[in-house]
Amino acid sequence: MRERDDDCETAMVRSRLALHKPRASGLILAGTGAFLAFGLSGCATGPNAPGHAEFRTPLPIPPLAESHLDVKGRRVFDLETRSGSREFRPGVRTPTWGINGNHLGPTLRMTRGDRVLIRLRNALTEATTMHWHGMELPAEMDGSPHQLVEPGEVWSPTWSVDQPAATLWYHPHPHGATEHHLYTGLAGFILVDDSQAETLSIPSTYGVDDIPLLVQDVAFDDNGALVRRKPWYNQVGPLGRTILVNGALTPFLEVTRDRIRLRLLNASIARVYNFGLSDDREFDLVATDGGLLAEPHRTRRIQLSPGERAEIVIAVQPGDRVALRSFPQELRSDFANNRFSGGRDTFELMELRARDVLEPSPPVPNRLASIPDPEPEEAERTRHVRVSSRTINGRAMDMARVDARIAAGTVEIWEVEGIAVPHNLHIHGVRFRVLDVDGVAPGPELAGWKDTVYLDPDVVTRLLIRFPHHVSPDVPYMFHCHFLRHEDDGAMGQYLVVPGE
Ligand SMILES: [Cu+2]
Repeated sequence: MRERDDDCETAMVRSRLALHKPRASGLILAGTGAFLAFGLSGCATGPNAPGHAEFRTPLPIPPLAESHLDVKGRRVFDLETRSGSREFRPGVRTPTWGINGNHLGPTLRMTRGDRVLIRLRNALTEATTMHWHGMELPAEMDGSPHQLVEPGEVWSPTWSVDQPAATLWYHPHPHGATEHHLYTGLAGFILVDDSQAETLSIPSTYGVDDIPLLVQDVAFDDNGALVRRKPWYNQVGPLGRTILVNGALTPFLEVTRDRIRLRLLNASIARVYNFGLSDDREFDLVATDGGLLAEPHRTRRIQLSPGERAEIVIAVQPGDRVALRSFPQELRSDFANNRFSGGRDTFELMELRARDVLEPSPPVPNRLASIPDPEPEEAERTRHVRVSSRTINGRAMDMARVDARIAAGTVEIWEVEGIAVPHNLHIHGVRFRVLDVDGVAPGPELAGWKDTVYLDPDVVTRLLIRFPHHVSPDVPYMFHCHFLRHEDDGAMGQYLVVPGE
């Protein structure tokens, strides 16, 4: 069952066709002569290739992390980062890292209004951090590169949960090594509940009809170790041809109810997924990064770049067997960049297997949440943010440099442009709205709360952002590309929340 992650590109390079595309592209195509393949409509290699996937493993559901209330009424979670190993493929042990286990971590479940305390012990032999992606909290609790936890140390951030129900996640953020730490297995879900969302008739029984799916692509060397390979013509970061869902290769899920909610998390370091179902059935998109949409959006596809989340509800018939698939993507990059960024790949991720008799569940309601219309006139200033593969606004990340000082609670418009190749932008500490992309109002998939957004190359995506109320005069929040090679190489900046007038 050996596979290589670069079969496609190797095949493509063999087909050698010079490309002369005089675009200001990150690819150094002109002059060196680039290689391009026609006729490869998605790569049909690897264990997740359509027609190859066998769906033999039951889908692992991440356990809910245990918690208790301390004397101050805080919900306390104990987490430990440690090294271990995992048998992804029969008979092959792969060294991994995990949280409270060998690989990946438990799901932290918390409710709006909770005060939480997390005691994170680092049992690894190198320093790491833990970032609560999408959580609105004080900068010193955020798990950024400034909150490094040395081996053997315990870090104990605490905050009050005050944001709508949403699918968030956690992962390390050490400067220059985020890709390595996430890829080796440090990641898990955070589910935020609120009293309003709890009254909605959408599937919500964890592990039964409410299923978290953490999706990552990996590659192995001949000894079964995880490797990251990035050929020079790939501008996004290492891509693997083996897709893991909750750490399992092509799992299946036995479906017992006639509607199922999937919480999709792209926890890959560089790959974008365009999720859909193998029979092309429609589903309801009900939530994006920061929470529920105002109303469900009926669609066949939802594309997520690294760090983004979406919740979908799928109607299932008795006896159904349908695969969750990643279809060719719309990266809106030039042909070569699209190809070498995995944009034409198709993968089977997992299979839904419905029982012959299904318990009924109510239809998805027409209204989900109240989301105010964005009011751009609230913005006190507009900032331009140009994201390249190693810089933001021409400057590489410097832990000692603050890139923006923003008064607590103020609203700004950020005009964000990703240069030449696929990028995205994640802003810590906030939920934001997408005003427009290249001047056009966003579709329903970008109309709700977001904290990470894909950037169509070389066009302006305008964001409306209300910044945190919590003032931390010395500790900045990060904003960065979540294609992690770019982040590690310097495509990250820092903003400081300062007192208002
Ligand atoms: Cu980037």
